[in-house]
Amino acid sequence: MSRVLRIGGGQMGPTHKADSRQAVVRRMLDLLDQAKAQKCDFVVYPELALTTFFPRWYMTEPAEVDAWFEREMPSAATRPLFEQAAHDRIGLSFGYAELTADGHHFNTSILIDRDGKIVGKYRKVHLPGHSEFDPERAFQHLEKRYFEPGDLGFPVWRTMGGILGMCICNDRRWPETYRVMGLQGVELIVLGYNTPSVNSQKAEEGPEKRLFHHRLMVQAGAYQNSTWVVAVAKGGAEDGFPMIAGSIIVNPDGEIVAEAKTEHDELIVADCDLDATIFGKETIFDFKRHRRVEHYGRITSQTGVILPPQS
Ligand code: ING
Repeated sequence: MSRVLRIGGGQMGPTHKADSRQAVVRRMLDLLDQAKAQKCDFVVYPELALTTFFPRWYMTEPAEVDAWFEREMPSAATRPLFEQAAHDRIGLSFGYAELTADGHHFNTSILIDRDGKIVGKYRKVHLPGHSEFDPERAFQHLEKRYFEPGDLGFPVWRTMGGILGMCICNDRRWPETYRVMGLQGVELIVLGYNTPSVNSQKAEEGPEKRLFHHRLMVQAGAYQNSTWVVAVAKGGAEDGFPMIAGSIIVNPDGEIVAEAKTEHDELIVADCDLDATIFGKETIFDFKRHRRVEHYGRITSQTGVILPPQS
């Protein structure tokens, strides 16, 4: 029985501070309608899909910060999305800022099956940026201020007829992210991202380099773990702050099979045969046969660099 999933990447253009969650959900519903028309089985939306990328703003008042977070999911604003997707028998993933009942703040994404049921949750592990206002930067990136590191690890779930996993934005820069899911047999990784077009500390690193790095790490992660990876942007200029688009669907050979052309709301689509992951998992990346864990100790015992002694 074929295990082909038609995946839609629901790239979103800019969402400004003043935009309501209801207006954003209407855009997500429009992308869902496009996905239904193209007979998609699953739609991937970006990181922090419901709001502007608020970590660019320095805030000191807890109430102002918490206004960007969701206390329940589905929330009133997102319930129409859950209901329409379940009606259309389409699975979803999207990212949002999560405020837990006991007061913890996470950059979160969820996996929703064809019945509209949340089957998986992931909380962003690798938080980039800084926690205090940095006057040296061209703009702020305060994820370490507003979020705690994820406490759920990198789980995978048996759903949609395969083994699916999630990560979020900066996680895609770290090979450990993909490998921990690869060691659980992941066949499809879905992720969203909000990536500034320019390096706030190195002006000459602009969108071309950022897009190069984006493609490089997603293609590498897919190939080195023989898995599909769907990476979906929120892009364009939010209140004047540009972010790259460049949403892509990458096959288990590391090839880009679909890529966004615009920096706006745009659906990209590809048929992802989950059985295409098998050859790589059984040959070049048959982890059981080829990995030598006795030499990998530093990867989990050491956080930073320990330089060799001076000779
Ligand atoms: N954004 C960026 C990302 O990892 C970043 C932050 C950009 C870090 C470029 C390092 C280099 O794509 C988020 N939200 O993680």
